[in-house]
Amino acid sequence: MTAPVLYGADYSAYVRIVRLVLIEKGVDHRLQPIDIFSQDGVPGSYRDLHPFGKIPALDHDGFVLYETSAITRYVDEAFDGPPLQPTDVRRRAVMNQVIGIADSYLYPDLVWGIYVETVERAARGSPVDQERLAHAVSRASHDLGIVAGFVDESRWMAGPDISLADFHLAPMVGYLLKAPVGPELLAMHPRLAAWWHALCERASMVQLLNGPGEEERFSAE
Ligand SMILES: N[C@@H](CCC(=O)N[C@@H](CS)C(=O)NCC(=O)O)C(=O)O
Repeated sequence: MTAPVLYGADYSAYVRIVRLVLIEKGVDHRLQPIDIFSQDGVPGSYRDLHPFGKIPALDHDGFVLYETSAITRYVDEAFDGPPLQPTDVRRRAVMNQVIGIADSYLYPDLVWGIYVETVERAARGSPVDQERLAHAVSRASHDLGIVAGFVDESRWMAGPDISLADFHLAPMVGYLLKAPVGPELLAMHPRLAAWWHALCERASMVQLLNGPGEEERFSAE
């Protein structure tokens, strides 16, 4: 079997989720850059891999998969390395629930509503849409409280062992923390802040946070 190829951009929150999981599993892989925000749009050939034109997509020996949560579950099950999904059926359901919460509620507000709206716009000299920002901050405050509840009883999102849910949330929280309001929002939830600090001690997080993508930015409107 050949090493999987991950298509995407290293600044992408979703690409980072998959990379964290690949690193945690100890899977050698190659990142094939795809610039979704290029002036010409997504390269036509990439749509053969991902008909919706998003990143990431994974090619493992000709088996092509897109949608991040499908990719991370596949990586966890197809490769050796520490298991990243609880065997207990209810903990596993909670893991899937947190992943769904991250995709549906946290990603739009933490990454686009807060990070892009403040940091990216400031970098481009564009005015911040204060109303949009205020709504995103208000929703994020509520939503972070909800995910904080998952770590109240156990160290990680889906129980005593780290799981795909933790890695799914991590890059989103990472982007939030780059925004001026981010640290304050996280500090409102001490258990979540403790979760974040524990996560940041993992080698995969150190490797990713020090990676080249860390300085790159989302550049879409
Ligand atoms: N549902 C997709 C979402 C992936 C996604 O939104 N990726 C972003 C980059 S972080 C993207 O491709 N954005 C480009 C666009 O929305 O046109 C997944 O789970 O993989």
